[in-house]
Amino acid sequence: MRIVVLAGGIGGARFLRGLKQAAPDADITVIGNTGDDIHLFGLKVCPDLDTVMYTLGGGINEEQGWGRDDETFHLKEELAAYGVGPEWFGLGDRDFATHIVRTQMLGAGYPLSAVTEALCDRWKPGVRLIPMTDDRVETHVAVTLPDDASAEGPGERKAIHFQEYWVRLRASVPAEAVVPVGAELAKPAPGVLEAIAEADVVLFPPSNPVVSVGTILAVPGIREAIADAGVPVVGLSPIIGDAPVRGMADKVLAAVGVESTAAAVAEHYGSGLLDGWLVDTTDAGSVERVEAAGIRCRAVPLLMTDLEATVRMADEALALAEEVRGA
Ligand code: FO1
Repeated sequence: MRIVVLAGGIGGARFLRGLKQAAPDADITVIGNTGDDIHLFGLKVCPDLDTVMYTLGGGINEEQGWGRDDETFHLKEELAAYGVGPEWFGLGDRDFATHIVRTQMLGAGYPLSAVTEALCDRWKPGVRLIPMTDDRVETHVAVTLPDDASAEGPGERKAIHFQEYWVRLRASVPAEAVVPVGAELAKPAPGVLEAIAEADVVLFPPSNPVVSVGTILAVPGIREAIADAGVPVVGLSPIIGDAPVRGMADKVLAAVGVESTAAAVAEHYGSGLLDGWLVDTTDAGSVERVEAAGIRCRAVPLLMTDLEATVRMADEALALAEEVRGA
């Protein structure tokens, strides 16, 4: 079976760990979000690609869900001693090596897809990991920063990098707009459209529907390829009981006018894209609403509390895909 998964960071990576165990013989292609990518200290950092690579390759910091295990921060401390920041983004020494290798290869002319393949030669994630695009796409968030005590007049409205919104500001101010800058001109990376065309099933893990899955779908050609593939497309809700399972998805959902409910996220993707949707048992009451939108829906436990629970979620997603196929 050939499975294509559109993945963001932590939620996508953890779901993939369960999927690999649920479908050990499947050929899994992961299309990774690169809208979270950021240039820091002259280096290209790809948080979502790295989170998938480290999680599946056994190098992730399990507690925080991103970055390397057994990490130290000497380089960051030395940079800070020179007054070189940003200090709010935690890059560790081991992680830095990945960004140095990546930046070196990009500088030598390799596209990000080839660089990612080379990095995966070391980590052996057991899936084929492809960035959504080799072109530069950067998610920016429009915010109005509150007045500081000394300033006069209304707060300053500006667009900031997604990581600044997410990590520095912890999504503490409303996101007024979320823009994947450069997406409209980006081309899917080599292998992306081919993998979708050859897939038996496409899965949307419980990743952020706006800044993870939404950004991947914003690359021209990807949404259309999935809608036209003629295979079951099944998603798992990242919202349980009207709140994101982790992260701050509600903040960016508000920016695109979508309420933070499992049903609203399904409707946001729409029946033109989505064939099946899993909601948590807590949200069993919303099954009818999702089905009324033309999307087959089941309520099952959706908390990735441990690997076994995650494997069961992946099993349910594949079962729903079979149900859709047989319908
Ligand atoms: N998330 C944080 O909350 N704080 C950090 O300092 C931080 C650093 C970081 C470094 C490398 C990396 O690959 C990921 C990192 N993340 C950090 C996670 C990341 O910002 C986001 O969770 C994802 O981009 C959202 O998918």
